Parts: sequence; C-alpha cells; structure tokens
Amino acid sequence: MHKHYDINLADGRSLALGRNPVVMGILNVTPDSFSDGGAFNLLDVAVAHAQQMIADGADIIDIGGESTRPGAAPVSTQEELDRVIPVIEALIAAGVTTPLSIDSYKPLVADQAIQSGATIINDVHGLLRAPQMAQVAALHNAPVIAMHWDNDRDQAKPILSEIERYFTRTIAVAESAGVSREKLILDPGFGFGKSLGDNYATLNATRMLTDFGFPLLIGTSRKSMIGRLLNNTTEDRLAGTIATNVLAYANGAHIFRVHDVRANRDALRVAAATLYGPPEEIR
Ligand code: 7PJ
Repeated sequence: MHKHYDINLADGRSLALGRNPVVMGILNVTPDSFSDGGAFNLLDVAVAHAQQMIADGADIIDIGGESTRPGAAPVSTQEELDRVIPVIEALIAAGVTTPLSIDSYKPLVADQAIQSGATIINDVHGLLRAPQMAQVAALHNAPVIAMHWDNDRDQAKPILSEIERYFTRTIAVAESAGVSREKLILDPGFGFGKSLGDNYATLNATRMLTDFGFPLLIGTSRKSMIGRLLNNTTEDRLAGTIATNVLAYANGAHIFRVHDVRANRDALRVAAATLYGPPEEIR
C-alpha cells in the first residue's frame, strides 16, 4: 500500500516514511498567529506551542515566519530571520530532538535555519523561485519538501498534468544543483493557485501522485477547500481536515501537515491499524 522511503536529514539522522503516518505540526511564528495578553512574547508562545505539539505526537515541527495565505503582506528576509531563528535556537537549546523543518522559499532563511538546527527545507515554490535554494539544500545535504505553486499556469490544462510538469522541472533543478532525487518529498500544494475543483481533483489523485516515485506530503489543514465546502470558519475545519488526511493516507501519502496534531494523529493511527493491523505489541 505505502511505498517506503528512508530520508536522510541534514544532521545525518534518518526519517522513515512508509506505512506509519508522519504528522507535521504547523508552527506559525507570525505576529497575527497569537494574541498577546501581555505576559508572553512571540518567542515564548512559539516555543510553548511547539512543545505542546511534540507532546501531542508531532513527528516534525514546521516553522514558518511568513504567512503565504492569499492577501498576506510579504515579510523581509531580516524580519523572517528575526522570527524563526530564535525559535529554532530555543527549541534546540531545550533539547528538542523532533526534526524541525523551515517553511521558507528564501535561500538565506533556509541556510540560517539549518545552521541553527533545522534539518528539512520546506519550499512552497518547489525550488523554482530562487535558484540558490537548491544550492543551499545541496550544501547542507538537506531534504526538500517541494510544493507545487504556479499562479501562471494554463488554467485550461488538467491540474494533474500541470503538477507533474512542474515537478519535472523541480527534479531537474534539484539534480543539476547536486540534490539527489532521494532528497525530495513532493507536495501538490492544496490551496495554492488552485480552484476548489482543482483541490479536490488533486486530493482524489493522491494514488497517482504517489506513483510518481517520491514521498508525498499533504497540507490541507483548516484550508478554504474545506471551509468553502462546509461554509465554516478555520476553527471548525478539523473534521474536514481529518477526512482529507485519512483518504490521502489510504491512497499512499506519507506526511500530513496539520494544526491539530493529536486529533489528526489519532485518526491516522486508526487508519494505519485498519490497513496494516494494530501494532505488534497489542495485537
Ligand atoms: C503549506 C505549506 C502546504 C507545504 C503553507 C497554510 C498556508 N507548506 N505552507 N504545504 N501551506 N509544504 O498553512 O494554510 O500545503 S502556509
């Protein structure tokens, strides 16, 4: 059912991707992502949130300092660094061993983040925005989550063939910079330059996407593809999020990027027990 991959992280450790679903907890380090009662600063809140997600069972923490939501203001490289680097340093200083990914398309931010202890690059521009991104990945031997995001694509063409064409470019850029195919994790980029129909057609094509021969990450958590369907607000999208993740998992996806770690992990564990049987110890 699930293809197995062992991904080598930037620190030399290995991450197993296969039948056991891997949950990535989202850590947004942006001023709008917390309400400050006055007692805590952004750094303390972010570190506490990461620790909570780890306690809830997160296998990876994805740290982002720039909102890529439609309409969000762009953030300077320095501002992004000032947000994410202290968080990474604080998590490492606190003894956190859960792999950290850096959600940035800026090569300088990725480079500094890895030097501070992050071990995975998460690039929403699939290595195609900045040529230096693939070089940073090669320099640090870092795996790359390459997400599909192409606002300029031909809307008349089927979304699946567009995604595959884009990833062909991603793979070529990676290989020419010295990033081997074994370092790539693909992500179809739910909500990025896609219609509601595109998003669901993409989700329904998860099996085809895994047949591409790379581990697959799914990022639907609380997104408008759920909200527009259910007519609800972000806080009410957990059930819809779980439905997308369980379906994608059953169709071979490996990593699930979520806000609500415990609930998604529980659902994915039950799905895994259904496909592969309960864990050996309690069988
Ligand atoms: C994604 C992401 C995603 C990956 C964001 C949000 C928007 N990185 N960063 N995949 N989405 N790899 O979380 O709503 O879907 S930011």
